[in-house]
Amino acid sequence: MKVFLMSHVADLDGVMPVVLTDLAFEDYDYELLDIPEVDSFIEERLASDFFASYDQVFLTDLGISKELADKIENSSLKEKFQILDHHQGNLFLNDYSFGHVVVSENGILESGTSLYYKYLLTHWANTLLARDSVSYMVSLVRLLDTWEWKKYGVEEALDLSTLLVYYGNEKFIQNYCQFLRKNREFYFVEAEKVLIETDHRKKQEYIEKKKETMLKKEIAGYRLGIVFAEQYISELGNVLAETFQEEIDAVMIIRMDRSISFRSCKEEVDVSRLAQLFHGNGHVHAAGAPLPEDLYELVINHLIDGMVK
Ligand SMILES: [Mn+2]
Repeated sequence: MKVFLMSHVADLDGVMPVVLTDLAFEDYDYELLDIPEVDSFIEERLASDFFASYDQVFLTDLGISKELADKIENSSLKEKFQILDHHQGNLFLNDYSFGHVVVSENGILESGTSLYYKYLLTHWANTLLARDSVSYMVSLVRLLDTWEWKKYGVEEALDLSTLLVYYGNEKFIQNYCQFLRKNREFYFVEAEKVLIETDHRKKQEYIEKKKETMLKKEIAGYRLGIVFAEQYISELGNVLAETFQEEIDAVMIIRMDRSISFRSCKEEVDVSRLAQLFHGNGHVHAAGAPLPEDLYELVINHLIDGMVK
């Protein structure tokens, strides 16, 4: 039995399926992918017969295009392929024999990891997978990915994602493959606790400092609070929106190395419209826009012109 797993590279919910695969199967390979590369990654391997050497192929926390799904439906990959995902936009994949996309079940929001875990327990159960430490860790990943940790106040879920940032994907996987084999109960070791505490303090300080530097500007009738930030973007956005809800309608976070993020402070404020003004897009309460490619040069030139006489 040889398994190939493809999962989402970007977060805990994408990385955890690798750990579960390690606990479930002896012989496996995996690849962590970003959303835009999934289709081409699979297409290339379909063409080269790459999947022939595997008995089972999984895709977790990710979807594929309808075109590719049709192609797979008419290929030999179909028999050993299984998608386990929870994104609304991928529900159409349930029309295929290999698609299993569930956003929520019995009022509980699913994640890629929780769906894959259930699948493994149904088809490939073993004593290791059934351990409390494993099911608890899966529940933390689900709580984090669905943001339900906030509702239930389970800080441990956020702490686990902080550890992923520090370990990096490969180390995190290695570490938890060992930890879950050794431990029947889930816990953070002393060094991890120190790391989590330090990060927590750094984050508080960072957010406090950003609060002080926030600039208020009106753009297209919106009162905006604007900051530059490179870290803790989503939490910073939430804190600013909450703290300044009387004074501003939305938060604009400029991440110089990447893009602009918009957060709405109120129900009725649609930041996707705001993002469009900056050639971006998104949802009603969270949206984003790209930065000009020559921004660094513009800023540097502006500094030099304005200061160097
Ligand atoms: Mn997910």
